[in-house]
Order: sequence, then C-alpha cells, then structure tokens
Amino acid sequence: MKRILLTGALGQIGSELAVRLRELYGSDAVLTTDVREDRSEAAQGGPFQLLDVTDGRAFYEAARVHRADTIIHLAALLSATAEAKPLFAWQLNMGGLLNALETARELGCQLFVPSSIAAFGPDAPRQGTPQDAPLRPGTMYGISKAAGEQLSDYYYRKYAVDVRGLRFPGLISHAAPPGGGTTDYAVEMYVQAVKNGSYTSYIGKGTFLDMMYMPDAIASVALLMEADASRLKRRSAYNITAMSIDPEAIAASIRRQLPGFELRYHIDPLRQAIADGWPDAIDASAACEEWGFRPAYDLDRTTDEMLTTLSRKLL
Ligand code: AKB
Repeated sequence: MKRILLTGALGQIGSELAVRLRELYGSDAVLTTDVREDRSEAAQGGPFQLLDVTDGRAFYEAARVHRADTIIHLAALLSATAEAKPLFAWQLNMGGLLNALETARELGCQLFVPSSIAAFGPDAPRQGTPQDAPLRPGTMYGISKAAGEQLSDYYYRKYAVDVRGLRFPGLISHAAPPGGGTTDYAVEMYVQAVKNGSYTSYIGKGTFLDMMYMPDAIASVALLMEADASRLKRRSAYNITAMSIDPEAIAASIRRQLPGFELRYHIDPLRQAIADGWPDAIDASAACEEWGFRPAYDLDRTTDEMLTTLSRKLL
C-alpha cells in the first residue's frame, strides 16, 4: 500500500488526482498539500497541509512525518504565467523539483513529475513528434520542463531514485479550472458554451495542439506509477496524447449538442506565439508499448461528458 505526498493538490490535475488516489489507496494514505489555504474536495477527503514547495526543509518534513513512500509533485507555474514571470517560474518550477528530488532521494520515495508538450520547441517535427525529438523549447515553462526531465533522469542514474514522468498535453476537465496555461481555451470554450452559447478564443483557427480528457490523464499517472520498472526505458518523460485538435474542431463537436454555439476569435499574441512553438501532434507509441497507455476518450466523448457535467453544475 502506498503512502503519498501530493503537491499542487488544488490545481487542475491535483484536485482530481487526489480523489482517485484516495479511492485507490485510502483517504489517510494521501497527504494533499498546496501553497494556498484549502476549501476543496481534495482536502475534505483526507489530510491536507499548507506547503511551499520551494522550502526544502518543509518539503522534506511533510514527507517524513507522513511516512511517504511516494511523492507526486504537481506544483508548478504553467506556460502563459511563466512567460509573464520568467524568473519566478524558474525558481518555482526548478526549485520545487529539486526539493522533490532531494526528498525522494533522502527518504527513498518513488516520485512522479509532470512534463509537458511544451518541452519541445519550434524545431521539433510538428506532426508525429517522436519521443526522442530534440528538446529546444522557446518558452521559460518549456525550458523548466526540459531541464526538469534531464534533472530527473540524472537523479535516477546517479541515485537510483525511481522517478517517472509524462509529457502532458492540454488537459480538459470540469473540476478545478486550469490557470495560466495556453491550452486553457479548450476548457473555457466548454464553460462558455454552456453558460452563454458562445466563446471568443484567444487561440487562432487552425492552431492544432494535443489534448486529453482528465480521466485519461489520471488513469495514466496511476498506470505509470504501478508499471513494472524493468519495462520502462524512459524515465521522466513519456509522450502521451488522446487527440490533436484546433478551436474549430471543439466547436464542431459542441454543435452536435448545441447547434447554435458561436465561436469568435480575438487572438492573444503571447499565448498564440507559445502555441505556435509547440507540436501539432506528438507520437505516444513508446508509452503504449512500455506501460500500456491507452486513452479512452476521443473528442466527441470528451465533449459529451463535459457538456453534461457542466450543465448540471452551472445551470
Ligand atoms: C499549458 O498550456 O501551459 C499546459 C501544458 C500544455 O503544459 N496545459
């Protein structure tokens, strides 16, 4: 049975992952942490503690006192916020990761670290971006992810820390809203479709990006962490994706249920430039072969669940 320390537990991934981990391993086995005070389900379902992940001593103590054997380190700044605050992004994303790695090394914990499609830069092949394509990201977020992958691999090679990671695409979910990302437009479009019947996208028509529905992302973390270590050739960064879509594709999927839905555009140059530097569609075959990654949700199935759940919540 695992005992897990989860950082960034109030974020978009953390708030849903906490619920699933507590179902799998028991409420008390999962200590959720975040830098903000908590009022959400992630804390109500079990123990919660305030934690600033850049405080190495506090990080170590939280894991030690909880008797953690597993750390899932999600706390980080996303792409658009990181581009606006690059120094803080480096300090938080790299400082937090270093503390997670050091705590895992000292306490012998297994560690999950999320990377992102942002680790690739404009010179990586845009279609079918290979697992081992060069990493020359053009954003501070991407630089922190690419460096984080290498630092994680270093801790695995040098100290045998059992570190594992995924290059997440944009994640679509209806629980906690995403914050400060470039792919957030997808979630916003579903919310506005239900609330107002229209959406103005800050990402342009024809900008294709990889995406995935949250239940597939959550299942992938659990599957990778349970995978037989001898099958894993890559440690910190498996490409995963469920669909490659642009704003028009989501709008068309929404119109199957809400025929009057209107999509307009008002491009945000910062986030458009970030999206233009990322792949259109990455290749996830290594994840499929090495630990059985298989997403269950395509775009229309994602849309159907998003619209049904959001209508229940918002109307
Ligand atoms: C973002 O848009 O910054 C994230 C990501 C793709 O890593 N969702």
